Amino acid sequence: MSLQEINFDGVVGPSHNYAGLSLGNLAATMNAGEVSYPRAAALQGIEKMRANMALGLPQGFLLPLPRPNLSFAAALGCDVGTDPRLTAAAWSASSMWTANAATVSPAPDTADGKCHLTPANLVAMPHRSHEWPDTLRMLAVAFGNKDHFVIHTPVLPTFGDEGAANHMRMADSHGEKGLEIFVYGRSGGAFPARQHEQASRAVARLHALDPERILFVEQNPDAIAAGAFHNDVVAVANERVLFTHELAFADREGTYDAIRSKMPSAEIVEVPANAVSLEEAVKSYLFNAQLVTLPDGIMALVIPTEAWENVSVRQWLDEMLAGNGPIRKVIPVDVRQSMANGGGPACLRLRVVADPATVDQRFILDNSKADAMAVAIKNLWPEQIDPADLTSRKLAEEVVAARNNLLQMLELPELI
Ligand code: SUG
Repeated sequence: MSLQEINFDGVVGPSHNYAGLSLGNLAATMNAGEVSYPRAAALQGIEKMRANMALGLPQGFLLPLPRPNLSFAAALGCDVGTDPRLTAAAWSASSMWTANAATVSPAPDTADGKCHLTPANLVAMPHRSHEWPDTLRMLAVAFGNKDHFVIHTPVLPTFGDEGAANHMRMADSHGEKGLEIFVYGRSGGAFPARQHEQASRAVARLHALDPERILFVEQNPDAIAAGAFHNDVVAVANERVLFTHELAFADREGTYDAIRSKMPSAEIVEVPANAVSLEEAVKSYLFNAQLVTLPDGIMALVIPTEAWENVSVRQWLDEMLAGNGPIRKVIPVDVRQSMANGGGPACLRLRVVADPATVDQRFILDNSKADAMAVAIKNLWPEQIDPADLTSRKLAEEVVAARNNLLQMLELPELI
C-alpha cells in the first residue's frame, strides 16, 4: 500500500457570494455586499487543481453542499428573506474551504492503523455551523472503506472546532509516523478565537494518537486580532518543514523547542515580522499556501497571486529562493474570487494521506473529469450574484439545479 498526500479541493458552489458573515476575517468583511462571480470562482478552483495535477500531485475534490439550506432557516423559524444575515447564512458556499471540513489523522499516527477523520463543527460562525451534517455524509461516501478509514461525528458544540485549518502534521515523509500539532486560540482582541483547546484535545483522543507525538499550541492573540482567524493564515507545515510567521504562536520559542524535541529533523522557516508584518501576512495570504513535496522530492510553495504581487513578500521570497532553504520553488495561483472571502489556496484543500486506491474513485480528479466539470460550471453556475439577490426564488432554483446536475454527472446521486 502506498500512502500519498492527496489534496481534496472544495469545488466552489454556485451560490458563492460576499455577505460579510465572518467577523475577524478581514477580506470577507471588507468585501461584504460586493457582487460575486460564482462561475469564475469555480473555474479558478478547477484551474488550481489542474495546475497541481500537472506538477504530478494526486488530486481529489469535495462537492458543494446543498444550498440554500432551507432546513437551517426553518429550524430558526424563518423563511429565506426574513432576516438578511440568516438568509445569507442559508446560502453560504463556505464549504468550498475544505481545510475546515475535518481534521485528518493519517493511518501511521493512529492506534488502529486507520486514517481518522472528524468533521469540524464550525460552531463559531452561524453560516458554517450547518455544514457538518452534509460534510459528514459526503466524507462517509468518499472515505467509506472501513478497512482504511474511520469517520467520527463532530466534537460536541460545547467546544468550537475548525478542522484542519488549525492542525498541522509534520513527518519525515507523508507515509511515516507524524507529529500532529493542534493549534487553538484563547483570545483575539476584538475577534473571536474560533478553535477551542478542548476541541483539539478531544479530536486527538478520539483519533487515538500517540500522546508522545502530539502538541497543543496556542495561537498568538495578536495574530487573531490582526485577522489570522485560523492558524493556516500564518503557518503551514509539510513533512519536516514548518513555514511560519514569527508572530504565529503565543509562545514562539516554546513552540519551536517543543517541535524540535519531538522531531529533531524539523526545519523551521520563519518569516520575521520586520520583513513581512502580520498585517501584510494577512493581506497577502503568504502562509495560506500549499507547501507540497513534488515527485522529484523538491518542496514547492503554491501561493496566491496576491502574495506574489506584494512588494515585501516578494522581496522575502526572492531572498529565500536565492538562499539554500528547503523550499525551492514558488508557484503563484489565481484564486481571487475565493481570496475575497478570506480563502486562499490552503483553505481550499483538505489533505488526506492515504492510498488513493482506497478512496471512492468518484472523488479523484483526472483531466477528463476536470474538463467535464468545467463545462458544467460554464453552462450552469450563475455568472454573478449580488447579495441582494439571495431572496430570489429563481436564483435558488438555478443554484439547486446546477449542483444536482454536477452530482449526476459525477455519478454521485446519493448526495443530492
Ligand atoms: O470561515 N470565509 C471563510 C474562510 C475560510 C478560510 N479557511 C481557512 N483559513 N482554512 C471563514 O471565515 C466568508 C463568507 C461570507 O462572509 O459570506 C467565509 O465564511
